[in-house]
Amino acid sequence: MSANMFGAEDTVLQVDNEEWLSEPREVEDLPLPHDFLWGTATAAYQIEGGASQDNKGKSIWDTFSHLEPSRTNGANGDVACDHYNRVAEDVDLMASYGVDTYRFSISWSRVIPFGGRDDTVNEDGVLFYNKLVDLLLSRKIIPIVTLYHWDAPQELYDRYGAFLNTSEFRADFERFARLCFSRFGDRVTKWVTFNEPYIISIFGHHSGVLAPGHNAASGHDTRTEPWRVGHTIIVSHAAAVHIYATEFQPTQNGSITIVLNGHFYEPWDANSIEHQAGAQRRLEFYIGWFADPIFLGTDYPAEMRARLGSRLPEFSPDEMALLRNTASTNAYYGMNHYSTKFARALPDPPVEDDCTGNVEELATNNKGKMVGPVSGMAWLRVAPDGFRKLLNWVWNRYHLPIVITENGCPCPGESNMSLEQAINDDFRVGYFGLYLDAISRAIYEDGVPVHGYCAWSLMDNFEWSAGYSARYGITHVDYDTLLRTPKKSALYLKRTFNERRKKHE
Ligand code: GBH
Repeated sequence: MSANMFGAEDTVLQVDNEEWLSEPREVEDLPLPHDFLWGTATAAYQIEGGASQDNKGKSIWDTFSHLEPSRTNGANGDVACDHYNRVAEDVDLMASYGVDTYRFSISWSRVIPFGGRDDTVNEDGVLFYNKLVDLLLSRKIIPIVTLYHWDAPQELYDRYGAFLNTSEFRADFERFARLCFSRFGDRVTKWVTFNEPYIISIFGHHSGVLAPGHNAASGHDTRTEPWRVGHTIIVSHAAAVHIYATEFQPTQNGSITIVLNGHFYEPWDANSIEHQAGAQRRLEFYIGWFADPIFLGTDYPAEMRARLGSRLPEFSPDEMALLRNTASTNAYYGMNHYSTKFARALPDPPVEDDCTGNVEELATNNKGKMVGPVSGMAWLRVAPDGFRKLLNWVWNRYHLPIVITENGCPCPGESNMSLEQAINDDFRVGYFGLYLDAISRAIYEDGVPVHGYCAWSLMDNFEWSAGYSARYGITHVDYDTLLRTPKKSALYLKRTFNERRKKHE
């Protein structure tokens, strides 16, 4: 993986001189089902601000974004988009875009400041999410609520290492989940437990690019930590699903699942069996790691067992029974997807803390072709054909309907643009258009059931280690005045969903 993993945008790349894997397509505005849901997505720490308002407790992102020297491009989420104080305005904005749904996350330490199962509930925090949910429902916007989008209560790391202690974390997460189901579940019927367990495990506990920033340089055992963290997430997810299914679903009639991210991987050499196998193995190490136990109720992929040996935790008989019991309760596959890469199998043996299946990820293949035009982030290239292939890969392996819970991009150079330039986001309009065409092809040509789509993101926000330098919003945010201005892409999404869905009535 490159050093630029989650970093600021790369302005050096020369888009004009590149040759792409396949010729860029024109947007065709292909049809979508009449009942296809669309909306926007955000995460608590990225937009809320109000970092210490109304007794909110500290999360690992409050800690991480205040480290010196900065690991977040000099920025923090103390104020962010100030959504905590502008929630009514933001719901109005969404309503003006005509969204059907809004995916947001709950800040655990806002509702339980210390996070633990015996710790006090902060009623002010509960009130904030009650207000948000009620505002959404008054505008007929369906909330999709993520319990965990990366902001663990700091106290849980201090007490027992959070994800590194499976039984303690599970018990605390069960209580947090139960609190949310019981306080919001009369109105919230679409739940997501965790956002992107791969990123929590690898970026949080291997490269250390994201909070809590564990890596080998800071003295952590990167041979084992990520797999322990992943194990904890899988088991805690299943435990929350079990609680929902037995205690809440019978009266609340909602659904629950998890959101997994992942690139699609093309073999670096399309004609080599070795690199074809490398691409498949990379997908299994990225996605199968979580999706096999969670959606199939089986062990980790065989390739992972074979290669990781004792580094990979075993599921106890009780954990295995829990996974088998809850697998079919997951309502759909929640997919965050942005881009495609080339996978190149490396000669064995792998480095001792390898987490990829001994595969190198590249933007160029053996013929020197790029996977697609580059966006405002060096890792994010426009590759709608890879998206369509990933939809097929997931459907063929898991046979679950798919909801795209995040998709989007920053435009090249956007972080240095004036407001006027930034709202003319034709690059993003093109990206959305092509990716929606890919969904249409997957549905009508390949028979993959895709049921909904959330654009990342409702508005420009705190982009983790890149701070405010990467803008993914369909709404521009001026970080001095906090003024929101719709970009062209917001109006495009409103129009294209109306048109695409009409085409199929
Ligand atoms: C999502 O994560 C998050 O859910 C969201 O909070 C975030 O704002 C959004 O995407 C945009 O980044 O390995 O060098 O190729 C996406 C996580 C970030 C994972 C970039 C892969 C690629 C770096 N992805 N990362 S590299």
